[in-house]
Amino acid sequence: KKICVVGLGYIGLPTAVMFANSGVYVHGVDINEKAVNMIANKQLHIEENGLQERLNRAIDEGYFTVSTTPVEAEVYIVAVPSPINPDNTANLEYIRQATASIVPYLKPGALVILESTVPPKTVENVMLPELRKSNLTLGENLFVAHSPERVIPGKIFEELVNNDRIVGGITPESAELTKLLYKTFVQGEIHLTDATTAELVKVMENTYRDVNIAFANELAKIAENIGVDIWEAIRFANFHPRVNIHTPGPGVGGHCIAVDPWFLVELNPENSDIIHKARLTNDSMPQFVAKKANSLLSGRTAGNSKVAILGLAFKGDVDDMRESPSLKVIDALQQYGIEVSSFDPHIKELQHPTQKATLEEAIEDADLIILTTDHTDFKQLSPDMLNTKEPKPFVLDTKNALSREKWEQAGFHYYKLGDGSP
Ligand code: SAJ
Repeated sequence: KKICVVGLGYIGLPTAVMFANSGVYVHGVDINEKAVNMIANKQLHIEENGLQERLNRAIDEGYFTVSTTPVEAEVYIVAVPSPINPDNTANLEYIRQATASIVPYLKPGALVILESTVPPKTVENVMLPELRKSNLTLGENLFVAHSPERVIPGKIFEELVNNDRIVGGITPESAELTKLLYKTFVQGEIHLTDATTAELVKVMENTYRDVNIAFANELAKIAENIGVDIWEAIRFANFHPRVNIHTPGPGVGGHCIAVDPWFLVELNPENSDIIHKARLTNDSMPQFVAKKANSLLSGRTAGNSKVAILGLAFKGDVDDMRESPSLKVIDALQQYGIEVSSFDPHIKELQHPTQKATLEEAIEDADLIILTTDHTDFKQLSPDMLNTKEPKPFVLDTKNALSREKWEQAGFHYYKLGDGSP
């Protein structure tokens, strides 16, 4: 059996390599020639724990090849982006194009699986019309299913194996065939349903998280107003057996949680009040952080102030800046006329105008240090070793990631988002 994986990004590449490591021949396809060349030479264009070793093994053992165009295979897995347009509507062009690109290669009995997260009905309305252009008959000798990925960046290989999967087929046989395939490495349960239900389930999961985070962010704003530390308050509330409030922060980033709720809003705006409001609440957080930073600074510097941002990635210990709240915090600070420098140990090449190559450079004349991403490297910093201005800069921790005690002992004024200061 041979699988052709279309799209070699954060989901496609780990999935391809996982199958290859399980002894299945895999051919990976990406329209990004640079990425394809890198992968062919065992170089990574994305960061993920365990990926390098697995890629090396997949290539060395002869189970993994790559190119910019599809090849004939029994199974096609589509894992291309499904972003939103600037007006928050879904952009399904990559899905449509990827589907169209495999049509010339389809043979009787082929199975086509969509892994990308999509608005409900995308399989039906976007993929099936393309697949009908083949000589095959849907459900008879061409099988199609949605098997949405549910893995969390940073722990992809662990979750690929252990998480349950939801598989929705356009026919029961499509779902069964897909289950059989993923059984190759999945140890979690594989639950079968129809394609549209699977699409909705996946979008619901990420929307649940977005709404819960928005709730936490709203509470942080309230706590700030009444001088209560929200982190402490949430910790106490979560001792209740039926309460699980998520954590506040500078906003919600990444290509999933900040995007998928819009699919539901677009699909049915009249019934998506909470979902829509939650999105807006989370999107308001960078501005909220900048406002707090500005008021902290106004008590400290008269004229030009400088802020150092710790973390450009959208969350801790990943190298991904997509939809990152840090970038929006930087924009909002610059709107206040504040000078910003930034540092991120996981973003290797300089990709942002404010970015410095070292932490030392980023913080050297800062009046305020804002932690926006909870990288382990930042949690482990020794504040007494840092070379900063005197008097020492203020610290604003938006993720409750740093130890107040350690930073105060080193002479810093330590503040948290939602701690009721100043
Ligand atoms: N965040 C908060 N507070 C929280 C949790 C997260 O502010 O309590 C922020 C993070 O800092 C980050 C953003 O939300 O900016 C998203 O991070 P995340 O870790 O919640 O999620 P992702 O985007 O890395 O992965 C999610 C996961 N979905 C769920 O947990 C329901 C993952 O399982 C999905 O596979 C993935 O989306 C996806 O690809 O859809």
